[in-house]
Amino acid sequence: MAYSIESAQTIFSSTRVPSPIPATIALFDQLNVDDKLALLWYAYAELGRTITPAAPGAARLQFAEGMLNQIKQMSNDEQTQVMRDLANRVDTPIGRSYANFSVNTKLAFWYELGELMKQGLVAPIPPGYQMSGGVRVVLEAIQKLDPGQQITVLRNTVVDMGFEEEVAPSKYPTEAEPLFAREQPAPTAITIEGVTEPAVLKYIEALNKDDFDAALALFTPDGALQPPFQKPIVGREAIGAYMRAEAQGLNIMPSGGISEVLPDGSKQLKVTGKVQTPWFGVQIGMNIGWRFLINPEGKIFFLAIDMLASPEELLNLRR
Ligand code: 45D
Repeated sequence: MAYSIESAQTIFSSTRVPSPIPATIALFDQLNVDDKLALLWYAYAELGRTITPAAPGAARLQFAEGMLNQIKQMSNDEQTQVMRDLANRVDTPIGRSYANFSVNTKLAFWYELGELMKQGLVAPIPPGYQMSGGVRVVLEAIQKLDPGQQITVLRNTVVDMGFEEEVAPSKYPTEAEPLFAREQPAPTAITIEGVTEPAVLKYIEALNKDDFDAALALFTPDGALQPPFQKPIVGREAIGAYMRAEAQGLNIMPSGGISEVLPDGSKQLKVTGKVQTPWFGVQIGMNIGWRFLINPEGKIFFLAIDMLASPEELLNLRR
C-alpha cells in the first residue's frame, strides 16, 4: 500500500477538534510539587463525590504491595517525601520501581495510597496547606472538563510520575497481568450507523470480549495503533503487549461512522462512540473516535484512537 504511518496519521484531520486535555496537563506541569499533590488530592476528592473508581482486586495490587508496605512503615515526613519524589521524577529506588509498573499498577498504587491517606495510615495533605492561586486555576480548568476527560487528566499525571533513565515508551507487563473481571457481559450485537466494514466490526467485537489475538489478526504485520496523545505503536507484537496491558475490560460502544474508498481500493473510516473503562464502569462514558486505514485486502494498516473534545464531536462525521 502506498501509505506510510506518517501519512495515515493525518486521515480525517479536518474533522478533528483539539482536545482541552493537553492544555490542562500543561497547566498542571507548571505547579510546584506540593501544589501538584494537593491539586490531585482535591481533583480526586471532587470526582469522588459523584463517581467512585472500582477497588482494584488483590491480584492487581500484588505488584505494588511491596512498595505500599514499605511506605506504611515510614514516618509521615518520609511518606510525604516519597510522594514528592515520585511527582518530581527523582532518581530513587522507589521512583525506578514505580516507572516500571504498568499503567494499571500505577493507578492501583495511587488508589491504595489514597485509601491509606483517608484512613490516616499515610500522611495526608499537610494540615495547614493553603491552596495557591495556581492550584485554583488548574482545578477550575479540570472542572470545565467532562468526567471522561477528568479521569484522563488524572491518569496521565500518574503515568508520568517516577524516574526513568531516558525517555522511553510506557512499560507493558512482561507477563499477562490479572484481568479486570468483567462485571457485566460486554455489549453485543454491535451495529454502527454508516459502517459495515468487517474489520471494524470484528475489531470492536474482539475488544469487547478481551480477545486480543482476534483483534491483532485484523492488523497487517506492519500495522500501527496510536492511542490517545501517544505515538503509534508499530507491529502486531507491540500492539498485542499494549492491548493486554491497557485494553482489558473496556466496553466499546460505537454509534456512527463514515467510510470512504480510496482510488487504490483501500478505505478510511472514522467511527465515534463511547468507551467505558473498568476503573469506572458504567459511571463514565468517554467520547472516543477511531480513525481506521484499511488496505485493499481488508486488513488494518493504521488505527488512531482519539479522545474527543466534546459530545458534539461525536457527530463530526462530515468533512
Ligand atoms: O498524587 O480501541 C491522590 C485503547 C493524591 C486500545 C492521588 C483504547 C496524591 C484500543 C488522590 C492519592 C486502550 C487505546 C495522586 C481503545 C496524588 C482501543 C491519586 C482506549 C496521584 C478504545 C489519584 C481506552 C488516583 C481508553 C487514585 C481511552 C487517580 C481508556 C485515579 C481510558 C485515576 C481509561 C484513575 C482511563 C483513572 C482510565 C483510576 C482514562 C483511570 C482512567
